[in-house]
Amino acid sequence: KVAHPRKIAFVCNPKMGGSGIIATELAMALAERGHHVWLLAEKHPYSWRQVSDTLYFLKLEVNDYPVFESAPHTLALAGALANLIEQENIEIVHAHYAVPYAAAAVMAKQICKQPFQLVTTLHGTDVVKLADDPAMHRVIDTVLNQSQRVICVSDDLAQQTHQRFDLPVYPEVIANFVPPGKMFAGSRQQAREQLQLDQQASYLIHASNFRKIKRIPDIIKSFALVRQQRDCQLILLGEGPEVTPCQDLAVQLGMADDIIWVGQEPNINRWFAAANVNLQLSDYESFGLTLIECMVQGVPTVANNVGGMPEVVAGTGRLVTVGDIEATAQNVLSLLDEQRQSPAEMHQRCIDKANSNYTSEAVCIAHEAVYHGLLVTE
Ligand code: GMT
Repeated sequence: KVAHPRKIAFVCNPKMGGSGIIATELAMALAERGHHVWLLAEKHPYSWRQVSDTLYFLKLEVNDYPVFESAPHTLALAGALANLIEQENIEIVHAHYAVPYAAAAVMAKQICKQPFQLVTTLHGTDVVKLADDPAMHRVIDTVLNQSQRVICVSDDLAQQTHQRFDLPVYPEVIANFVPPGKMFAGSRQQAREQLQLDQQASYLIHASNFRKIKRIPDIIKSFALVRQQRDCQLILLGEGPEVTPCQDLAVQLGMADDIIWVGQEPNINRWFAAANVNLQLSDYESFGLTLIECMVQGVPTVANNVGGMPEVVAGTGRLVTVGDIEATAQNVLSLLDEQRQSPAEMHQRCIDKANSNYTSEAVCIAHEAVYHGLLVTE
């Protein structure tokens, strides 16, 4: 247990998605270390587990009056946060995403009768997508300047934030992580046995929320090229608007029988453990959580050379230019060859990097240093 237990309120997107997963896992890990952590959201996040009696969930009620076009979620969050801070003497509010979560916390500062420190973690799209809208840029700029600390999940995102906003302090970088409890503990062979997959075949894998930004057609087209040369299958995990068009594309390319559409799957790490190569061909990723979820299971990634992915993939996979289907297929094939020639080498390199760079303990210690710095100096 930590020497200085803190009282921290987390606000985040509770729906399925990297930022909500990271915020929830961090809240749980900090509570397990002895901090008192509240998570305020409209529903229990997908990955929520009651891991400690110092972890509390507070349901956000949003009154949906029929006179409004849409329910005033941000205002409700600001008011509920102000109440929570006063009732529980919260010292730190940790918001994940500038908009709307940190914006609600800034408003809570106006409402609340007692001070608190605001820590804002940026997860990418707030800076590189939303900030292109001049109105949103004003809001995000204000929110970042009113946050006592800004954290980015990669060096690239910190640079992008620095370029787009005039911040008093350069953002701190704290990477995504994989908590030990989420890993699949067995071997690739055991994972395949459980999932009734072929022990001899090669499996490519991709997991996401199937939005356009993920460029799923590029994954299917690259797979079709690899499939011409190798007995392999593509495992697709997740749901989203691109599923149906991509199923049509798979049929057009004659790949329908070689793709396993898993859909939403709580035990995702078992699938990662069963795979040979992960594909992440997004237009942009601030980090790419699945890269380390695969890495920790010993699985390398072929990723686009964009955003934070080069930092994460370095030494544990290959980088390609956005849209370069042939290069993607070539790199997958060469990784499969490498695995065949020396099965343990890349596998171990991935596990070693994940264990030295992306552990929950390191991430908790980094956050504790941020919180402690704020509470002892200000
Ligand atoms: O893009 C997603 O799949 C979801 C998105 C989110 O808002 O949850 O993920 C963002 O945050 C993750 C956690 O920090 C990062 O690993 C993802 O790279 C990031 N997505 C983008 O930057 C597009």
